[in-house]
Amino acid sequence: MDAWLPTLINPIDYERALRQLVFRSNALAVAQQLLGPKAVPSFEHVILKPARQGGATPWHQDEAYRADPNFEYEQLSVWMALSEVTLDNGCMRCIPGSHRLGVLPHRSFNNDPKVHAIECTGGFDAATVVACPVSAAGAIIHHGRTVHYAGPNGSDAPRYAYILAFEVPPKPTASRRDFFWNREKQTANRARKSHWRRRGGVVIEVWRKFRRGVWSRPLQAVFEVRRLLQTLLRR
Ligand SMILES: O=C(O)CCC(=O)C(=O)O
Repeated sequence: MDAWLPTLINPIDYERALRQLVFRSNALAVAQQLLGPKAVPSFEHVILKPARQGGATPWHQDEAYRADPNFEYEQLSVWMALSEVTLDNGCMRCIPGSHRLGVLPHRSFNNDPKVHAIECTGGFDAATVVACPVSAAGAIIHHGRTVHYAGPNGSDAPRYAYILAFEVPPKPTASRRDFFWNREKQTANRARKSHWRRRGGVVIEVWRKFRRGVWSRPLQAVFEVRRLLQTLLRR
């Protein structure tokens, strides 16, 4: 089967020129205005929805993907269209005000723990959706708890988006939440990554985080070390 929603994770690790993008410095400036001066880059990805077969991205909140429920997260994403994005080729759709709802219950997409995607199972009113078509190089910004969805690509051209995520370094929380939907995941990607890390990939990962400046930010560094240890100890 052809790829349905191919995604490149952290492209900055593979192409130096991406470090100099004006998009990156502008997006960081906006993130620091919205989240405060402590906001730092956390993650980035490029998503392709292939022409005629790119699937819908299910309703979800980005924070629901966070693997460690012992932390408090404050994050946002700057989602930039690399080509015109319309109602027909998979624009983002958001639920206004949903960032105030807390993290809602999710499950694996179609109840299949072998896929990476998760879907929100309720707690929001889909009738209040606002579609966000944008022209190429236009961007939309959503909070980590904004419930959102992106439609399938029914057009004859591919749809591309480049997303930069920012966060205030996560702090331990007294009120542990249970993101149980992440515990059941058995994706091929997770298995490959875990195998790669154990065979020395962890050194490359530490180096990539160094290049991204993670180790010079103490709170983020503590969080990342804990995360790396957890993934290494996970069977
Ligand atoms: O572009 C898409 O299809 C979905 C992107 C998304 O869910 C996100 O950036 O959080």
